[in-house]
Amino acid sequence: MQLPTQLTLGVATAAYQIEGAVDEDGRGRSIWDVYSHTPGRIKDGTNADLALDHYHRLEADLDLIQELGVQAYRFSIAWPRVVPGGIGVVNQAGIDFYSRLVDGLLARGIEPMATLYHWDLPQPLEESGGWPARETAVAFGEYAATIGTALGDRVNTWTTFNEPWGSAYLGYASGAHAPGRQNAADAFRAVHHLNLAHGLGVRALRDVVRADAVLSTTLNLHTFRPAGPTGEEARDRLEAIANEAFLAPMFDGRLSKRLVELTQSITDWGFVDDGDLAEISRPIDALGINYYYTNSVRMRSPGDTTSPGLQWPAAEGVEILPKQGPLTEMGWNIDPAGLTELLLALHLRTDGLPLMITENGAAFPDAVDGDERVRDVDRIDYLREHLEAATVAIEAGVDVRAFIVWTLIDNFEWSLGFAKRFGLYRVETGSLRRIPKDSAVWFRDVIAARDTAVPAPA
Ligand code: GBH
Repeated sequence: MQLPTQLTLGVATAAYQIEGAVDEDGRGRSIWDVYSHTPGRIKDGTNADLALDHYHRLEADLDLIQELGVQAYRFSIAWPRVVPGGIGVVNQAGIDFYSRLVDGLLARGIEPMATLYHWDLPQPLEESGGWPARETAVAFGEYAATIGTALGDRVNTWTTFNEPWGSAYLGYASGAHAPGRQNAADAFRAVHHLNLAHGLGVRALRDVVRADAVLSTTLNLHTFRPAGPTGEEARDRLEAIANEAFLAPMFDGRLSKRLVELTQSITDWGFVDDGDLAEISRPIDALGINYYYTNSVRMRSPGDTTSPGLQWPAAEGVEILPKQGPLTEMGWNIDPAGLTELLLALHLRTDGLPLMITENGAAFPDAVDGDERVRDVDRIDYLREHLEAATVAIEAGVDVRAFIVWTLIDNFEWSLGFAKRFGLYRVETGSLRRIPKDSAVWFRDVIAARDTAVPAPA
């Protein structure tokens, strides 16, 4: 495989999924600490109190990243470690941890890509209203200024949010994610205040980071494939709810008209203040996307208002069809062509903004052989096909800058606990020893081959 040289190759993680040390060095509680300790919330009954103990194994884990030969490492900063109350007093020990992380990456020649929010809202902010409340967005702006000031001299690539779709619709509509609330009107309030927080975060970062810094956000834009004659109608509705809810304010400085129509009986969007949309549509330098699978959709028969699920408020009457195999362990279909199509469509939607694939990867039930080797051919095939799909888009003229694999290491897969494994490294139960899977070796070889394939000057 010959990969374009413009593509930064890397691996990603998120704070709550790997760090552990939830009660140490002044860290406050997040909505995920509370949620994962609520009986019945996490499928396998686990929590991430210890997780991979990454907080105490930082140097060794940095060595693992370096062994892969990646150019970039995408990590997230735990807001409750840095500002335990969500707003106000800053915890210097929290800043110091991320400062050591950044220095450790730079010393190893790896570019740090920092995400400010990967779902771990400080619990005090949830108690004062959470994402449905405007104050949470204001608090995020202050937190962004704090982190930008502390790390802005060394971190060049910044992402405000990871997948605000999940924070809004899983957090406040279906309740499958923390804080586990179920209220459609709150979910749309959350959408808006997450968007506003992004804008306030960009404003705060711009003031304090380097002039050449790349400011971005990461969306999990959904790709819908119309099935049959009513497919287009279903796609149009779901795109408004899942994608345009974020894209329209950010890139057009307006609410999606279709979304406002669809949500008429739920909300009048009266909480959108004058000036919010200008704040949200501040220019950014790149857009991140996380890509895993696609959805086939159509309308149900007229009069059938069955909902596709609580995480799809305002989509009554739309049907998301069962996924067709082969499937990953998540039950997700494998559709690399969908990645090419999404990149092509986004290139047009964003007027050629640089794009980054900030997550792509797959969970499989990894068999461990007697010799400890994990022969994860499925994962290698998945990643190879998606790298090729990204290359096709680049060759068609899309400005794709990064391909970041989810994830470095098997970790806490949110409400599914530790049961689903996306890692390039396996973790031995008990000792927490890290063991490279065949996919880790494969990825290292791909990167090494790409680096040596650059023709030497004549
Ligand atoms: C991304 O989420 C995340 O950024 C990352 O943290 C995560 O580990 C990775 O992808 C893999 O999932 O079955 O309703 O209980 C993608 C969205 C969120 C989809 C969790 C699966 C399961 C929730 N994922 N969701 S549920």
